[in-house]
Amino acid sequence: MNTIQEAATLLDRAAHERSDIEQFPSGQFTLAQAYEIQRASIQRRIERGERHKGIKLGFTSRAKMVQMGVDSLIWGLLTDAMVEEDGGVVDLGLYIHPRVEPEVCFVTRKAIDAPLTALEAAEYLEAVAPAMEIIDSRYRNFKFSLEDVVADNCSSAGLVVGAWSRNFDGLANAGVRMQFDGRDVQVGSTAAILGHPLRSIVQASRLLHGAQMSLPAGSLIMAGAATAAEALRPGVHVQCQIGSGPGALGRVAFQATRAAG
Ligand code: OOG
Ligand code: MG
Repeated sequence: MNTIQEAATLLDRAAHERSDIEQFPSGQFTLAQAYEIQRASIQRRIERGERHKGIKLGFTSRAKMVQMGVDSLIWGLLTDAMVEEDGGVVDLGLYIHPRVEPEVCFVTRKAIDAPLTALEAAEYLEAVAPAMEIIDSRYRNFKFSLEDVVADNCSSAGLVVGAWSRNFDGLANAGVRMQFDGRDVQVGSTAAILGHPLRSIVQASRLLHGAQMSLPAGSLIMAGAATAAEALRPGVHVQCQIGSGPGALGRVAFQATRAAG
C-alpha cells in the first residue's frame, strides 16, 4: 500500500526519470485521493521551479474514451515546462512512450472563479489557438484505470500551441486534420469535443469550483483531444490544421527527433 505522498513521489519520479511504473492495485485509491496525488506530484514540479500554466481536460471526446477505455471527464494541471515551441523540435528522448493528439487551446482573459454557462464562457477568454497535446502515461503500456490516470495528471507531458486568434465563431464544427510527414493520421471535427469546444470551458469552470480553485487570467485551458492519439516516432514531422478558409484557427506543427537518451 502506498500513501498519497508515496504515490505522488513514484509518479513524479517516473516522469522526471522517464521510466514507466506499474499501475496501482485496483481499488487502492478513490477518485478524490487520485486528485490529491495529482496535486502532490505537481507540487514537486513547482518546488523544482516550474510554474503553473493552466489546466487540461481529458476524455471530452468519444474517440478518446473509446481508445483508452475510460468514460469520465478528467482534468489535470499544466506547467510552463510542458510547453514546446510551435514549429520547433521536440526531443522524444525526454518522454517515455509519447503520443500526440489534436486539441484546441484557450487562454483566459478574466479569472475563472465561479461556474460559467456556455453563453458566459467566451467572455472569459482572450483567444483560441490550434494545438496538439503530447501525452505520455507514466504507466507501463499506457494501461490505467480512471483513478490511475487522474493520479498521473491525466498523462500530461507536453503541449504545442499555434497562433492565437479570436476566431471563436469558427470553432463549432471545424475540420481537424493531423498529419505525419504530410499524410493524414487522424481526421475529425472540433464538434467531437463535447459537441463544441467552448463546453470544455463550462466543464473546467465547474471542476475548478468543485475543487475550490480559481484559474487566473492568462491561463491556458486545453479543451481535450478531438480524435484518438497517435504514437510518435523520431524523424516524423507532425502538423495539425484546424478549420479552413477565413475563420480557420490555422495550424500548428513540430519536428520529432531523438537526441537525449
Ligand atoms: C489520458 C489523457 C486524455 C484527452 O485529451 O482526452 C486526454 C490519456 O489518453 O492517456 O488528454
Ligand atoms: Mg489531451
